[in-house]
Amino acid sequence: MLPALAEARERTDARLEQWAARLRQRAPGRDGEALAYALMSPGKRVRAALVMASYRALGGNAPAIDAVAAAVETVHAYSLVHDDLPCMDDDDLRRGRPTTHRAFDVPTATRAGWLLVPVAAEVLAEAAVELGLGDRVLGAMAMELFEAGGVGGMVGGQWLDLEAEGRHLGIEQLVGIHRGKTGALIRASCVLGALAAEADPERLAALGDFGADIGLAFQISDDVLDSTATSETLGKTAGRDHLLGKSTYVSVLGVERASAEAGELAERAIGHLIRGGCESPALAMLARYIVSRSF
Ligand code: GRG
Repeated sequence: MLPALAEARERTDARLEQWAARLRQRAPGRDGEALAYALMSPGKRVRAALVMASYRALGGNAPAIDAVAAAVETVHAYSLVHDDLPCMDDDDLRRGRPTTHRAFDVPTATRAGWLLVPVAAEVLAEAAVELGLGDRVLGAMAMELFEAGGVGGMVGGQWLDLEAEGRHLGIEQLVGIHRGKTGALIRASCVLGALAAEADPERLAALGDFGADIGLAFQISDDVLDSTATSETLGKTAGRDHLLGKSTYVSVLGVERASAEAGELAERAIGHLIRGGCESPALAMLARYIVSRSF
């Protein structure tokens, strides 16, 4: 495993465990258990690693950046709980375990998903305090995270994705959906790291461009893996896109051209960093990992 991912996993998981313990106290019983289940499920922590590597690429060195990473992973955790619900992708398996609505029930999982949104805001606010960041920076980070999670980003992309089931889409339409559904939060991970390091506008823009390209590349690789890997390797149901009648990069271009497109996007992303004066071996490794991963 990449050192950046191993570190992000260890540190972010510790943060999320602390939050899970708090939430169990605040919401004793089934809801608290479902919140903890969703928050502590074992993800790859790619978004967390991107927050931390972007922060360091711009000169940040405070360990508490892992709290910002936990805020992004909390938004991601909520999105997975809702994505798996019967009214969305209707899946039974996530991260190698039963989805939250399978482990509990649909109303409990729906509530747990919603409840994680304000929790993410709290995690972010607490991170800003720990990092000694001022209100202006916290405001900018909150805008980035929640705009990326909203109608112009993740929710909007998911909405279009659901509406497109059973329809044949072209690459331009897929780019729009992928950039929103998956790319926006990945881009925000990079921008949040840069904002926490109080980056200047030019380097902030470079991180944003880097994040946007790897965000699209991530979803293209996800399309490829959905059609080439097994459910056991992925920890989620493989072949789901085909079953749901979704247009994907693979259904439009085939596996080879889709993989090549993802690889080119990763290299283009690294180019943004070089041109923006924030070259980073850790970010370059993460970009290449995103398009070569096996799950
Ligand atoms: C109300 C329409 C509406 C939407 C609610 C559910 C939702 C918001 C958005 C769905 C966003 C989503 C789940 C996009 C897929 C992103 C994706 C590729 C997830 C898998 O990411 P990995 O591979 O997963 O990083 P791990 O498990 O490693 O964290």
